[in-house]
Amino acid sequence: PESEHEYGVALETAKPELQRPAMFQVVLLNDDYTPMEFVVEVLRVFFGMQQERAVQVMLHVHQRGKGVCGVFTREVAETKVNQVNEYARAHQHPLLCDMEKL
Ligand code: TYC
Repeated sequence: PESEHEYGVALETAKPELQRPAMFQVVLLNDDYTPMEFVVEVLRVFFGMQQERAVQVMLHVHQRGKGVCGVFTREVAETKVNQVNEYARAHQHPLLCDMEKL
């Protein structure tokens, strides 16, 4: 800003810049066909989980129908969802990944 006036406007209207970003859970949905080891691979590759944690989360989804892979800002969550769904389709598996606002 060139003038004292413009700085004043910025200071008086700065509240949105102080808001924390909305967070989104990325979830995996169960299905009857995707192999368990493929789901474990997805959790390791796209969500950085170690083998033991990935197996726990996969079994939770298998038994309960849905499970949380991680919590991210909107853009990161959207990217993870798209990467997982494209990877599953590329391997001809029906695995579905989705996101839910917290
Ligand atoms: N239910 C699948 C099976 O029995 C395994 C599975 C787990 C599929 C988690 C999807 O998100 C999923 N092979």
